Amino acid sequence: MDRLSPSTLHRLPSGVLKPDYDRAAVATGIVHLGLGAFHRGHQAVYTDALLKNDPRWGILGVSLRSRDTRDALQPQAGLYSVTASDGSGQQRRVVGALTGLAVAPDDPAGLLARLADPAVRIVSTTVTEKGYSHDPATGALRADDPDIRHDILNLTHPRSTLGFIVGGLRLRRQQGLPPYAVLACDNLPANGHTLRGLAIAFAELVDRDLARWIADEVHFPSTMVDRIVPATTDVDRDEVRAALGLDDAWPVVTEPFSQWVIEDDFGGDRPAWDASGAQFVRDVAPFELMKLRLLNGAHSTIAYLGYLMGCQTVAAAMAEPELAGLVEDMMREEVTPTLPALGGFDVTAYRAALLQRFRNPALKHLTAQIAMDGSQKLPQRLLGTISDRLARGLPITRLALAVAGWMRYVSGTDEQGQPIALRDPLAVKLRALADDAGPVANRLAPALLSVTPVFGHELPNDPRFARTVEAALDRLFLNGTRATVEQILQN
Ligand code: CS2
Repeated sequence: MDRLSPSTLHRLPSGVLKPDYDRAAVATGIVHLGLGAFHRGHQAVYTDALLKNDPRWGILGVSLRSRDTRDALQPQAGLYSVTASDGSGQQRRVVGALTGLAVAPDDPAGLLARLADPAVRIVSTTVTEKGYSHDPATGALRADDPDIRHDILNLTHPRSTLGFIVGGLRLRRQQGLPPYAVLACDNLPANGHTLRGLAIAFAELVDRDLARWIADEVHFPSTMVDRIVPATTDVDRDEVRAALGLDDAWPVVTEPFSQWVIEDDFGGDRPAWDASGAQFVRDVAPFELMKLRLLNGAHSTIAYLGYLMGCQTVAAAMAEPELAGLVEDMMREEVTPTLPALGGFDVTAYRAALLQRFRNPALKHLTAQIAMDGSQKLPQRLLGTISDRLARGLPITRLALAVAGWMRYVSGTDEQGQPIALRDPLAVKLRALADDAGPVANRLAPALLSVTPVFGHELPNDPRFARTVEAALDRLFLNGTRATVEQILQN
């Protein structure tokens, strides 16, 4: 079958939307770091929809490690399809917003030169939590990270996200160019603010004047990004091929829902993303907190407990009435009271919509995929909520069970005695602690609570937290996950 490409676009079935602008006239105004499915199913779609009116904002898509996306999309001249499905119907479009594809390690100096192109006004990121090279509990730069140490000494050939962002800014400053705005699009609290702090801390280790220039001149708007975009499967590829009548080597399959709330602080020109459905606001924080704690907090809970109950996907886990009930109770009773009021916003409807989204049968969202990188995700998804509740003297039963679920997962063996493949930047350390403690709650819980990059210093010393987590972990080991979820649901 022929490949999706500029010369085959006219053969797409009539229901498939395609670029409504002259791709040849699109300039590269954005460099995006982290060209995964999420960026291609989210920010690139918002951008695609405005290029007809403003062709200055094409995207150079950069992978920081793997060549897979570049190799898949290069023969398609950057074109790819996005299928939004809710289980009963599909909407498909071909996105043309990628004006170029690059693999950073293939030519780091070449990428820096692209970052110094005056037409580039925005550098955005979806590099996941671990791409920030920071301690998730404190937000502090991990100056001993091997890539960071490398980049401090070799800023003309960086490896890390921070190295490219700061290396590109240094070049622009040297050339007398205005900086670009840096747009963080990862699931971190105050992501722009966090990235700004890290960029300045990193720059200070290279050149203090540069650090001051970044602090004074560079804008780092925060954003809340939301769309569930699971990793593409071969089944997705086959379905898309049949629907398009063309081969798309890396399609994106996602849900109809999409939300993007952006702090309107670019210090200069920016795309009219609001024309394609995004929202510019003065303060993203309340949106972010709501999304991280309700959606992502629930997601991680479903991932660990669902995985342990033998559910491969989020939809399968939601089909377990006890688990679905527990998650719903957690969101309503334990998470919602910690959220700031968002004027006119219906949080009850938001929660109901989330549960519906989790049930989407079209998405094969693997619990193992969400379970990944737990050490980087727990603080903003669950632990902040727990701290807020403890400060107000409120119970944390279900949230503590979710944390215990992570610990049970980290112990490395499932309830059938099969190994659990732990994918986490702290995997070596976590595995060593877990092996040393064994499957014994009063040894494993304290051992994992001592990991300060995850738990910080305060929470582990709060007996209300430490004891509740340990008791939940004990029940998981003793009675199994299903029975524990049932018991806690009934209490
Ligand atoms: C998920 C998120 O993989 C994960 O950890 O919780 O990627 C989630 O699907 C998105 O944040 C939804 O906007």
